[in-house]
Amino acid sequence: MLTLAIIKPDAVRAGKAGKILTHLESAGFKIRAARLVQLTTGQAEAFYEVHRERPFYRPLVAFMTSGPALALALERDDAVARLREVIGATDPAEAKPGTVRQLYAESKERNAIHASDSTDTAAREIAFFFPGRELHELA
Ligand code: FUP
Repeated sequence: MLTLAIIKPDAVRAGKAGKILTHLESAGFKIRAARLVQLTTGQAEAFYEVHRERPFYRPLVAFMTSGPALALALERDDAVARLREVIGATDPAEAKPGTVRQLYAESKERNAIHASDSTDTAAREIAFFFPGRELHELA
């Protein structure tokens, strides 16, 4: 099963992308696609459309467009639920010890990583970053 992760601009800027990728690989995820992306405002707005009415929407879009982010299509059994466990709670102060956000996130607003929250969302989000035939098969 596939899911989508984004190593967010705070983590890329701070030089934590490699450590986070190692963490994900150590947790059993295989990289099927990867792309360093500079999101436009329109792309970030569309990606977080579900949050449009929330007070944090504009700051979230500004943050997600503030620098390059690393989009990843990851494969594992039960990938969506397992990745949500591995990244931890939205707010790193509430994330369990050893989770990516507890280890690497700065704050709830700048929380180092995104992960799809359902299989439907994962399919939509993978298509958003990797349209067409960009997914690599594993040998
Ligand atoms: P998550 O699924 O854990 O990424 O969290 P949400 O879908 O609830 O929120 C998406 C992003 O919005 C978070 F990663 C960070 C941002 N956010 C805030 O900035 N403030 C909040 O109170 C909640 C979320």
